[in-house]
Amino acid sequence: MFSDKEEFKQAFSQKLEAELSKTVKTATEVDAYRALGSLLREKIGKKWLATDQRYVQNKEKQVYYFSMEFLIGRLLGNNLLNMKMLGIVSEGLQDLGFDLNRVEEEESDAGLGNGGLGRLAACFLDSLASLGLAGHGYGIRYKYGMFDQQFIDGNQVELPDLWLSREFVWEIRRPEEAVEVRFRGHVSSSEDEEGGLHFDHHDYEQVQAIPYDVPVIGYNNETINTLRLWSVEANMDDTIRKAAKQEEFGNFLHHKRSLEEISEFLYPDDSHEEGKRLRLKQEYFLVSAGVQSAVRTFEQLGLPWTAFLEKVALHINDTHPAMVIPELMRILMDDKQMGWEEAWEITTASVSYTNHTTLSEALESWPVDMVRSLLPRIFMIIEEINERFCQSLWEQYPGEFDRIAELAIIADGQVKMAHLSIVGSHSINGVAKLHTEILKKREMKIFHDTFPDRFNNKTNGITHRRWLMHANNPLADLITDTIGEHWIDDPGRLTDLLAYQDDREVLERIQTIKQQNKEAFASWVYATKGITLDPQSIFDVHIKRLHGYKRQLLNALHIMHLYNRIKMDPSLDMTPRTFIFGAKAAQSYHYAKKIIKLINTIADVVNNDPVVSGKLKVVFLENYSVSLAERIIPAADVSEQISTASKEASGTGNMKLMMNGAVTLGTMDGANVEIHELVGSDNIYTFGLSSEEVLEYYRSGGYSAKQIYETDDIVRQTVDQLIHYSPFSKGDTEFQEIYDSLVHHNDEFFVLKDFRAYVAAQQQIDFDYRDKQVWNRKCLINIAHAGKFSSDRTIQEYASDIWRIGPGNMVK
Ligand code: DL6
Repeated sequence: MFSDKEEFKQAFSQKLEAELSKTVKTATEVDAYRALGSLLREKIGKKWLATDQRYVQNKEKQVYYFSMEFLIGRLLGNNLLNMKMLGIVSEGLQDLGFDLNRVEEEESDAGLGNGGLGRLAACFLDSLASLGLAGHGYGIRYKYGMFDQQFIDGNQVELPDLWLSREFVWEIRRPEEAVEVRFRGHVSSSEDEEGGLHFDHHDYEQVQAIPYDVPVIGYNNETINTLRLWSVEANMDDTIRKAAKQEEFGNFLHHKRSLEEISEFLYPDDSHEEGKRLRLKQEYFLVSAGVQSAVRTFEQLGLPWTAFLEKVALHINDTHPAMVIPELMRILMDDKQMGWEEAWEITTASVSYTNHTTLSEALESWPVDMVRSLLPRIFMIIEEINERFCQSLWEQYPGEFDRIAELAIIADGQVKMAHLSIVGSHSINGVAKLHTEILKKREMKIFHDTFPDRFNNKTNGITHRRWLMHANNPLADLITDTIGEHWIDDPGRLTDLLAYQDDREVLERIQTIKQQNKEAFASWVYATKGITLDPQSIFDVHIKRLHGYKRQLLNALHIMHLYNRIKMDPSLDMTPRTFIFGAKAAQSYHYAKKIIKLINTIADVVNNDPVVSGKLKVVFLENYSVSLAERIIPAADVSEQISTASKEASGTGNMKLMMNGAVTLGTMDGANVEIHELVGSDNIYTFGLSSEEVLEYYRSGGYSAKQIYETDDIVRQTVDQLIHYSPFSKGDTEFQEIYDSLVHHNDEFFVLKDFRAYVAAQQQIDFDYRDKQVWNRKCLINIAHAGKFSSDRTIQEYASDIWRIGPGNMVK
């Protein structure tokens, strides 16, 4: 790319002049970001093209990862890392008077996702490219990403995320690759001479899907894959023609706008279904554009259709893109004149599906009427899939009406997207061992009984390049100094660190790095928020979406309890603690927003009480995002992963924090179970009900929160502070709803049940942290086992077991 920094400096200065008419002296940081972005894009152009050409020439099987969310965050630093140009660029910029870190901040943090599911998709793309595998993302280029969160009077307020108001230097608009997507209209059928049926979709509304391609740069290799983000544009000819026909020129702009809202907003819901027609439109828009584009690429290979399943894998990230199944069927049958059986074989063999949740409210279903009117041809195909499926069930289980009704894709006036995804794909995977077992044995048992071979587990992972090498460069350097650099290409080899678990020097260096990270984070918090943090205190971090099952409330009640203890005994012997929160609540999730208000209230009380100062601090950082996570995670000592067991499908924050040497305080839920398995009980703090116990309580109804409230003085004293006069309630009814959820609505997430065990685990942490050697050893052991959770491992498993891609599958 650049042989040395002088060459870079020269190219950069020329860019500034040629494209922005600026000199190094007059350029601002924004200018530097734009010039650098443009320069790097130019540099990768050839490699990007060559990757595409290589895939075509080798007729390599390509994976298309369909996801409504790609939480990619900022790309500049990560791209420089993967291009191995961080050193040259950062030094070169410094010579010219720019600080790379500040230049990086000029990039919008692309929040095209809500949380775990979207960030996983971004990590997967990084791993695919870094492993040199042919895998691309298909998503939506939302004009407004995840909302900006602000706290006003402790309450969450949502502001639109205007991420595109800053130039997004990475994307390339490719109008020549646009496709048409059709909604509404009518379908008529006609018979040909041989009695075959043909379907004709007419009177439809048509929009153009314009792709914006973003390069996904592999680490230190020759691969640059593509994240293709689709944006809607009204088809002007079509719109004008229709307006003319209906003499509705007055409504022309209104009509155009209504079409273009499809790619306007990311739905800010994590696991709540938002039953909105617009969301259904978004899903079909992505699916139709993506499948058409994948089919077009396949056709360029000039192979027979029988080769499709050997050359194309279509992966659906949860059920949101499930209409990939009927859309591919539609294209194969209506456009390519294939019969049902053949089209079905190709479709099911190419589609695979990941489930990310067992929460019933997150299982998508759409009213039949809505699907039928918005997507008439797709609905017909879904109906046919359903009928054929029910028929086959009938043959397999004659007379078992209940079973068939339970499995049906269309039932009770709803189209069930999980059922469609299972029936129409060859692989269904959960995202952690426990989650997959729960799917198989409970949530999807009936499907597992029917299609046992389709179910498999792929425990999630995170890219160690962004989350360790980029976010925590000093730690990455220490690891390389200690064990060599092979772990970068083979993160499983981080286990080589285990040989140093009793090495004082290495342990002390780990501690020093953590301490420096904490200091850097504390300075940033002070500079941006005016809050002083004590870097000697334990940094106890709870960062994730705000949801009842993730139990930020349990953490909050524990802080209230600690506060009460210190107030009763100001000389209480405890290790000072800083509780750090970051979380957004879905706009419509009232209860979650109340918990935000509660934590902010607790922060206000605690941080302004001189009696507890020096022992306790609480900070809730606004606008949790990928870049904020990158700041917090390297500074964390304790990783709060305290979901109600059985509810968190996997978690990925647990992996990021572990990889940065934080010790998990967690329930035996999601991937915590596998972390525990690897690091052993001495290096993780587990507590609380097991998933079996939770599920058994749900089944039997044998849990009484009220009984705990009535018999446990500490629980009652703390919970009462929510509504009785206390520093937290101030006599107000603000937190009545939270109180009621615990005491009167039987505490759906077992907060009270797990409270004592949580307090005990926290006390143990307080005690263990005092012995630095012991603690540092725990950190090292966690880092050493984190390689298992690199998304490279996860992607290798998807590649070999599900997609069947890799060098072995290349056609010469
Ligand atoms: O698999 C990624 C991520 C898991 O780590 C989380 O445990 C899980 O809650 C999350 N699921 C969702 C829900 N989406 N839907 N549907 O984001 O997926």
